[in-house]
Amino acid sequence: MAETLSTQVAIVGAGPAGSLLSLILHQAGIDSIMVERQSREHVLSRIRAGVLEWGTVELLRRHGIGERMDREGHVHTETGISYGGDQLFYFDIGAHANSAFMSYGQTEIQKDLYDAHDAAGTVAYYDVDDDVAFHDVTTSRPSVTFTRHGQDHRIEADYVVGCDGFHGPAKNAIPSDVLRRYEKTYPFGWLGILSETPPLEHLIYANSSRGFALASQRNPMLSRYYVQCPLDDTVDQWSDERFWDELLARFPDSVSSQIVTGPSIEKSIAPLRSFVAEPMRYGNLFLAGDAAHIVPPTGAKGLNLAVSDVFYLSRGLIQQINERDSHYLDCYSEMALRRVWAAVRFSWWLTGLLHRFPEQTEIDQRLQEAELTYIQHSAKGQAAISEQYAGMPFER
Ligand code: FAS
Ligand code: PHB
Repeated sequence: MAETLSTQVAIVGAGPAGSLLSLILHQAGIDSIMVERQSREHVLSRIRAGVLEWGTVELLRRHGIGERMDREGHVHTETGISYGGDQLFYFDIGAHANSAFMSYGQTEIQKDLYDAHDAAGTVAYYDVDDDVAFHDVTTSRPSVTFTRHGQDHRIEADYVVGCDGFHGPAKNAIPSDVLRRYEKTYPFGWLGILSETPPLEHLIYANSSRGFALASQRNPMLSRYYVQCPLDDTVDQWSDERFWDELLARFPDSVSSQIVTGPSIEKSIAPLRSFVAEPMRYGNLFLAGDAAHIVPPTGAKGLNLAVSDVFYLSRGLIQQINERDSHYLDCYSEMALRRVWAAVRFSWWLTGLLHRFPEQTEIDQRLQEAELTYIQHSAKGQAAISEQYAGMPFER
């Protein structure tokens, strides 16, 4: 016999999108229940994004989860790009886009979100079986079912939201003749490490004939570095020594001479893809975050898109539930997708500009370097990359 629960909004997935949405709804007096496949500890152990657009920073502050971010995060107004063996320039987001971004790990945001949920006493089911299903999503009483520790559960709600990431079930609850999928995969991955070493002052992306590299950070004694690697590589093939040798070889001497190496405390390989599922609403089912879209991390957009989806969706749900006005809920999918496609395109463009593709020839390398030279010496070119890297404003 299933245990039947009732709430206003049922949310599948308690990653950044699901847990931020649930918290914002709670603050507006709206009940929700989160359903998460993994343990809370597993979600908190994930090492992922590190760059917060200013819109994300302001939203987290507005909802009371920016205090530790402001204390421990690092505000940046410029980002570097190196290329051609000895070229290095910084695009000035402050000057060109009147904006900035914050270095603060997604892992830390997740901790801050879960701490806020604990303080708020919200309801979440972790460790559920991989059998979560959506029902009656086109009716006024959709539901989510799942099993946990041998007990069947049904959550009846007014609205159901898939914040269940790329591999979650939500988008598959939309009929195949309604759902449109757009996908591009890339013929390489990113090998990332964390090391307890002092990072560089700025983030620096490298276009090198040996492949892409990125120097990033988490705090004054925690660095995050990436090198492009073949898609079929495994972490075991990359000793720390091999990683550092390759990373330093992909930056100019002026940069590599500043990099402090050390033992890795985390090492992982992530594939790269561009993916969009449309629409992001079907009846009373909504998609938000990676459940609806994936970007290559080159543009640092994945987490920030999840946050902007939550901004749009929470605004719509609060307006509908508390004011009986459906305006923002009715335009959620179109509005969110405008920002999604802008970020998907920017991430695709920057990935193509900075990575070495398997079939690439010398002219391709020179064409990339010519575009980077243009950006380096053009105020308009720097303004374009700056405003897109900073993140376009949320639509009002
Ligand atoms: P998440 O995938 O974070 O959360 C979805 C949640 O749903 C998970 O907790 C999952 O366990 C749960 N779930 C899935 N299926 C379920 C089911 N059937 N039942 C119940 N729960 C289910 N972005 C950047 O900006 N920069 C980066 O450097 C970067 N690096 C990344 C590295 C990796 C390996 C990955 C996978 C992603 C990376 N991203 C990066 C993107 C990442 O940060 C996402 O954009 C962000 O986590 C999106 O948050 P959510 O939409 O909440 O999805
Ligand atoms: C990170 O710090 O993990 C990071 C920064 C910038 C990116 C991707 C990842 O584009």
